[in-house]
Amino acid sequence: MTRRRLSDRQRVRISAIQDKRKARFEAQAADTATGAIGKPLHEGTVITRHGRNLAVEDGDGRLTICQFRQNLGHIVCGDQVLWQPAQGATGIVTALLPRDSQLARPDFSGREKPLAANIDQLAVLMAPRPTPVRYLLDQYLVTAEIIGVRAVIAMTKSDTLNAAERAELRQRFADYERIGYPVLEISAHNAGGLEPIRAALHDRSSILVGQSGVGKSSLVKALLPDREVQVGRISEATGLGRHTTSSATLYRLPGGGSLIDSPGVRSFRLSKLDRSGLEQGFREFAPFLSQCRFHNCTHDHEPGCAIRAAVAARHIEPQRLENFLHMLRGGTA
Ligand SMILES: Nc1nc2c(ncn2[C@@H]2O[C@H](COP(=O)(O)OP(=O)(O)OP(=O)(O)O)[C@@H](O)[C@H]2O)c(=O)[nH]1
Ligand SMILES: [Mg+2]
Ligand SMILES: [Zn+2]
Repeated sequence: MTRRRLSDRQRVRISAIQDKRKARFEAQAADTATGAIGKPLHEGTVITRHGRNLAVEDGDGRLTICQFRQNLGHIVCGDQVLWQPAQGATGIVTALLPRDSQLARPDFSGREKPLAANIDQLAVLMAPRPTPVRYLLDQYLVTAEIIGVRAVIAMTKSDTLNAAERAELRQRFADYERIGYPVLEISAHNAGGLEPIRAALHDRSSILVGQSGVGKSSLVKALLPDREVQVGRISEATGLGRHTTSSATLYRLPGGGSLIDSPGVRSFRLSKLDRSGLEQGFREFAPFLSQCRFHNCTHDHEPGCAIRAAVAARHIEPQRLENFLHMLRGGTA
């Protein structure tokens, strides 16, 4: 029998399983401390959060409103948790399970604040209006590269454009396709307008991001025949009205996979990254990085810079380098 070496992925999974066991053990120890011994522990997914309340979904799709202990940290949409039944039909979350991934941004004091957890894809939505901002798109793409999730770009509201306008928009973002990001044209308002994105979302845990008004919630609504049912269940469980757009909310896709609708943003502040960290966020830079004359080249003014040479040769889009330099200086928008 041949010995197979563990892949990095397998190693991560094994360590996650060990962390999970540890969390379960600690949760049980905490029970003993609070006298809640004997109450069964359930595992669940956080569907949404309203202040101190979490809507937690069981394996069988049942929702329970749970409170959580402050010391568990900042629990967000998509988190896997352990919880126990409490008074009435509510529950109490006793452990936060380790995350595979998290989307975070720094708060005003510079601390990382998670927005969503356990996603494996960022779907960046852009519309003809509000005017697409390439810088914001690049910030999202850098984030996806850094946290190690797939990214897809969806140009929404294609039904509002004539052929010439569509071609113009496509042309403006064609360089992203060249560097390997799928660019999909979609519409929530016409038949067949969703087909390009269905396959991209199938069986994945995606989060929809983008400026306010690009059509994130409309896409969720169009993709989910039972969205009203899902929204109804959440508002019934939380007792908090039917407008969930103010906080990230996870929905189940009918064919498999999940979709997180998140509130729109005007700008997305990146976590502080050093130069080499930021370089990893620009995937088309990779073949050139080791070829700069100076190993600590900032790709700004140095002689013998391979990145600038690649820009001159049109292997790298000038605006991508511009945005890289702006991010390096800590620019937010
Ligand atoms: N014509 C057209 N209009 C759309 C489409 N998708 C969304 N809209 C419209 O765009 C507006 C904003 O859509 P929303 O889905 O609320 O946008 P959002 O991204 O969820 O916005 P926030 O929740 O504020 O971040 C609404 O008036 C929608 O009807 C589309 O495919 N075609
Ligand atoms: Mg919305
Ligand atoms: Zn350089």
